[in-house]
Amino acid sequence: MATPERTQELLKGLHDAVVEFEEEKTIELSKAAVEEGVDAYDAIMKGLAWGMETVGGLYARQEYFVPELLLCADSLYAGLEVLRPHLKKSDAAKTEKKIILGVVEGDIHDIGKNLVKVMFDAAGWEVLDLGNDVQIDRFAQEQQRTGANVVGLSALMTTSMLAMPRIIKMVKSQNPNVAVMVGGAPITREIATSYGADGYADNAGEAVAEADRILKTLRDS
Ligand code: B1M
Repeated sequence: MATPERTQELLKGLHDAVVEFEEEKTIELSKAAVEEGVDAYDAIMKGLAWGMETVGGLYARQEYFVPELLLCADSLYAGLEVLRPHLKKSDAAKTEKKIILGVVEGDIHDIGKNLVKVMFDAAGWEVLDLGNDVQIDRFAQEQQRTGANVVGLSALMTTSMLAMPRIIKMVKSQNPNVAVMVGGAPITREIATSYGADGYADNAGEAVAEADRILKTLRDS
């Protein structure tokens, strides 16, 4: 079992390996984290995802450009492959909880959505992933086809997020008993509420708890 110091060292190592797009090192450190008993959830959120946050800052300051971003994302995914099977699995019956996830039309940023997906998978939800740049009317169509009880929308741009209220309206007018939650860097709880969403989460870790909360509210109402 890794000591707290060693755990911090591994998390920082994962962060740095993503930032420096060292794919092999990310894999190596992810394996070390698993072998040394570091919680896979922490390794993903406090290591890999933290690294990608730093990368966002480097891009904003024009120290990194698109090619670097893509290489950093490759490193993150390489680590995720190693860590994902080690997330603590919930025994929740899959059929009871079904979520449709997708990045809205015009937006191809899907790293955050993919992390959200991993967390729902691990929590025992059945996840229907529509991918990125998803046409506005597909969310309502897929909800009707699958009977999912939650629809989750992700957007990373101030332009693409404007599609969210229309999607929420479509889903809700078709079936008022479906909960819709939103997330993504430019979204806040206030924006989510103004869009008519039932829920919002700031990060992948909080997304599952928020979906459970809104599902319960829906069932109790
Ligand atoms: Co672009 N990009 N990008 N980009 N990119 C941003 C978003 C930007 C803010 C960068 C900047 O200018 N500072 C900016 C948007 C500006 C705006 O808002 N208008 C931007 C731009 C402009 C663009 C292009 C237009 C650039 C160009 O071509 N000139 C282009 C757009 C393409 C398009 O979508 N049509 C573009 C392209 C790309 C890449 C392809 C190179 C790459 C994406 C690769 C991929 O995703 N497959 C990329 C990246 C990597 C970024 C930044 C640097 C990082 C995004 C990321 O992966 N973050 C980003 C800057 C930033 O966000 N600071 C930027 C890490 C990830 C783990 O966090 O996605 O926030 P995040 O997800 C979190 C939470 O938000 C939350 O949980 C996640 C995990 O904790 N969450 C949810 C997300 N969805 C959720 C859903 C939920 C709940 C929680 O419930 C359903």
